[in-house]
Amino acid sequence: MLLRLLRYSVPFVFVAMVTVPLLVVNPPSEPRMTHDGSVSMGHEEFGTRRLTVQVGSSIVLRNTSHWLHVIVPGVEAHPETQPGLPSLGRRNAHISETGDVFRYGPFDTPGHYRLTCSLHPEMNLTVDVVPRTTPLATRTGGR
Ligand SMILES: [Cu+2]
Repeated sequence: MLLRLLRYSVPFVFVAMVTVPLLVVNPPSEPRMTHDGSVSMGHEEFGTRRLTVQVGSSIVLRNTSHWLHVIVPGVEAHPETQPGLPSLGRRNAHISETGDVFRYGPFDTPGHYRLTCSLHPEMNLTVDVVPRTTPLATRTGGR
């Protein structure tokens, strides 16, 4: 009876010993919008889904997750060409590893631009670029 109990419980104990420390080392990251206008990146989402900036401004994308993200213009991991969108770098993609801080811009043309992660379809960010004459106090979304 004891042997039988051990035989069935040992695998569970082993699984618990392995997974509990992993959860402690890699707690789920909480994406959030910070007050300096930057956007964090979690496992499968940006810290905000929408952000408003004035023409001439840049945004800062911070990879606060333990995951690799590949930021491209587009929606739900599907790249799409968007005239007026600043280049994201080589092949118009930004590879973001853990801890990466990416200043992106400036946005010179008013419009609604969409960014996504080619690895995580749930990661979608819309950047609304408004003329400098538009007071940011009236903007929607963002902070
Ligand atoms: Cu990603």
